[in-house]
Amino acid sequence: MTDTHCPYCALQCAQKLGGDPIAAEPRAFPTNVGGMCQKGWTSAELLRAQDRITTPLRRTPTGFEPVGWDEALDDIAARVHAIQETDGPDGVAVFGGGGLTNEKAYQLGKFARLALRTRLIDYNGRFCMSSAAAAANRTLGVDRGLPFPLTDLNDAQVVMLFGSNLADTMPPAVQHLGGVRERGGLIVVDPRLSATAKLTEDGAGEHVQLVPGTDLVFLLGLLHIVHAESLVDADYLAARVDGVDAVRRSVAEWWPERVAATTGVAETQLRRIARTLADASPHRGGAGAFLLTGRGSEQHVDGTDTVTAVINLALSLGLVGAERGGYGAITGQGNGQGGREHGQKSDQLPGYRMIADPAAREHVAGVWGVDPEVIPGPGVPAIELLMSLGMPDGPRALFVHGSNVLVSAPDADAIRRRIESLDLVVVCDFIPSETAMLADYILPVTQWAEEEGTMTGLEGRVLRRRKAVEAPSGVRSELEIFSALAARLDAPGVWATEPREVYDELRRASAGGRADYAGISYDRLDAGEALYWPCPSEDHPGTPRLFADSFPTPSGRAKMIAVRPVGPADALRSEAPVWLVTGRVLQHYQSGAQTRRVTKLNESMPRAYVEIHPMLADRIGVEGIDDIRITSKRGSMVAQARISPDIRPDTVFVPFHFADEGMVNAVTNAATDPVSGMPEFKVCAVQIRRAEA
Ligand SMILES: Nc1nc2c(c(=O)[nH]1)N[C@H]1C(S)=C(S)[C@@H](COP(=O)(O)OP(=O)(O)OC[C@H]3O[C@@H](n4cnc5c(=O)[nH]c(N)nc54)[C@H](O)[C@@H]3O)O[C@H]1N2
Ligand SMILES: Nc1nc2c(c(=O)[nH]1)N[C@H]1C(S)=C(S)[C@@H](COP(=O)(O)OP(=O)(O)OC[C@H]3O[C@@H](n4cnc5c(=O)[nH]c(N)nc54)[C@H](O)[C@@H]3O)O[C@H]1N2
Ligand code: SF4
Ligand SMILES: [Mo]
Repeated sequence: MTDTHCPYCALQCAQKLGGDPIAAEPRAFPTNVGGMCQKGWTSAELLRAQDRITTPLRRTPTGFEPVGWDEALDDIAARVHAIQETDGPDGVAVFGGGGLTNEKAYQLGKFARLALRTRLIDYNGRFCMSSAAAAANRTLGVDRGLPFPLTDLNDAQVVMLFGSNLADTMPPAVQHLGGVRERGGLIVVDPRLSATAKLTEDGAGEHVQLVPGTDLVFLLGLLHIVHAESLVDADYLAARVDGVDAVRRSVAEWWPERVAATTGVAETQLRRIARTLADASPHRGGAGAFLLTGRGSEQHVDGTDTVTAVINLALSLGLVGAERGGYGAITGQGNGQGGREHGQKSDQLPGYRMIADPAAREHVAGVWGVDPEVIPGPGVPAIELLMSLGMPDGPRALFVHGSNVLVSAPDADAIRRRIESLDLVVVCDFIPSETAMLADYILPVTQWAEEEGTMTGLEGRVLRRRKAVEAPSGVRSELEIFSALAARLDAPGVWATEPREVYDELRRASAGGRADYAGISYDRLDAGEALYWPCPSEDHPGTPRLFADSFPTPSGRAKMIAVRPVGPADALRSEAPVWLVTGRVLQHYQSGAQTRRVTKLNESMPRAYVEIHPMLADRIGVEGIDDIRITSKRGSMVAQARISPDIRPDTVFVPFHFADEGMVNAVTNAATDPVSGMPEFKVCAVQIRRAEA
């Protein structure tokens, strides 16, 4: 049996993998406390996927044909070369993924900048973590999803979840809410009585069932009350925080009656929660409160400002850096944290350095053995990049590594048309995802248990992913593909193919950066050390908790920023009178490319559904398991009704894990947050009706 971690989400449950046929079972580890969800238990089936690709495939007018590796790589390099001859380096773009190991994410960023020489690289983390990241960076000076170990939640008096459905999206993590539920302190903000909101029942806490897209107004209401009623930690604010007066003034106009009218949250509940939070705060003798955001509050056009308001609230109560308490974003993808630190993001270089910063460029250029001038400048965020594909001044070629963007990007039909208009699409994957099926070349890669690497879990702790099985013959690791293409493209620098060598280079590139991995070696990880970044040297113990004494800002102080709600980009109107919110179910992961291929998961949920309130179902004449058609300005989809009193009567919910007619992203809005570039997946205005049989 090999000790490794689950291939899916950021909880990175520890598992043992082995046997014949190969199977996974959980092992003891702090984040999963010996548990795994259904996806983890069935994960080994992916290694035996029936339609696993084991040879490069080239598109022909009649379908895909197998080709040899050398022929495929030679032709790809020649076509890149031809496109760049006429269009320049930015004729080629790259789209990465937060599921890639640190080694692959790092090498992909380097490959884009040095081998393709393009500035146009971005990744699916833009859909996932970018608003929380932007808010934490601008207020606290650093973005580490949870700046404390998950186990800290156990002892708190209050844990408040803004749009996180942890019970479905990271089920073993619910164990860390045991203590707070016993104390009646779990507060869940969600337009649905989600599985997580149900954990507040029987005196364990409370559910705030607000109108979708109104979290920011709700937060301004809480801030109004804590400031108006002098519940803030004045000593902490004076000692550690700038910008307090501007925030205090800005929340004065958000009095409870006004907030209640917009959010649908009763004034009494608003006041009660403000006081519960204040009473849990250390300055009032409380046992601590954690305010955590998930995608429900972040995936909005004002997501960065919403998270900023959560941080303003946590700072107002003196929670950030307290022994028990703080703000955190619950990172989503397996390597969502590491994936956003090492250079897949359009404006970043490894170690969370900024690509426009001359000192950062010089440091990384030194590690790469190139002149800083060679490194291109910042590119553009994911949606702007995807929407520019094939346009008159846009790129004509795209490389995709670790995303099924055709199913997971908003306004998916528009993005399909952009991808179809390209001259060259290269997709690296191990199965024929919907996106791979659009490619000119599919390059088959090794997956999780077939390769070594590291992942950085939701707490900023670096983990070893270990090889447990041999890959089928014919597939290659992405590190080998980068190296082979770099040689054909005459790229400067060294292109190691061993994960350990690439990782050691990453450590040097990250040294001195915000996310400093210099001291985190494979040897220390293999010896079982729990190492959280920053960890600047091999004798440094790592940093499980940030902010105890100061903030990594130029002044050492946190910065509150006054924010204003702008509301959803789509407005309700007579032809689109219902809110659509989207999200996840327990059985499926993301675009479903992987979990729709696992028998048990697919059998237990083969199709998309529409969660709809009985009153709304009645209004449109839907009964039982009728199909519902959902239509927006962008497009339309069909799924089966699931009538339930757990959702607001003005809102329907659809999971996004399905393709074809069940693909909800045909309907969602590609409007983005102006600060982070994150799209508004969580809310748009739709029309619903019974679908004709
Ligand atoms: N089973 C499963 N687990 C996963 C994943 C998966 O695909 N499947 N993906 C992983 C990844 S990448 C991520 S990012 C995480 C995401 O994990 P979560 O953030 O927990 O997941 P979501 O279901 O996207 O959204 C959470 C909740 O937000 C609510 N919501 C919708 N609109 C609003 C709103 O306006 N305000 C508020 N407050 N809530 C709202 C939804 O009803 C939903 O219950 O999960 C990770 N874990
Ligand atoms: N409507 C709606 N849409 C959403 C969201 C939502 O809440 N609502 N959430 C958004 C969020 S938070 C996220 S994170 C995105 C995720 O959505 P996607 O970016 O589509 O993520 P996955 O479905 O995980 O796609 C990963 C693909 O990469 C492949 N893969 C896995 N590992 C590797 C590897 O190591 N190398 C390579 N080359 N390929 C690999 C898998 O087989 C799969 O085809 O979806 C976003 N889309
Ligand atoms: S919670 Fe996440 S990491 Fe754990 S078993 Fe499930 S999918 Fe895997
Ligand atoms: Mo995500």
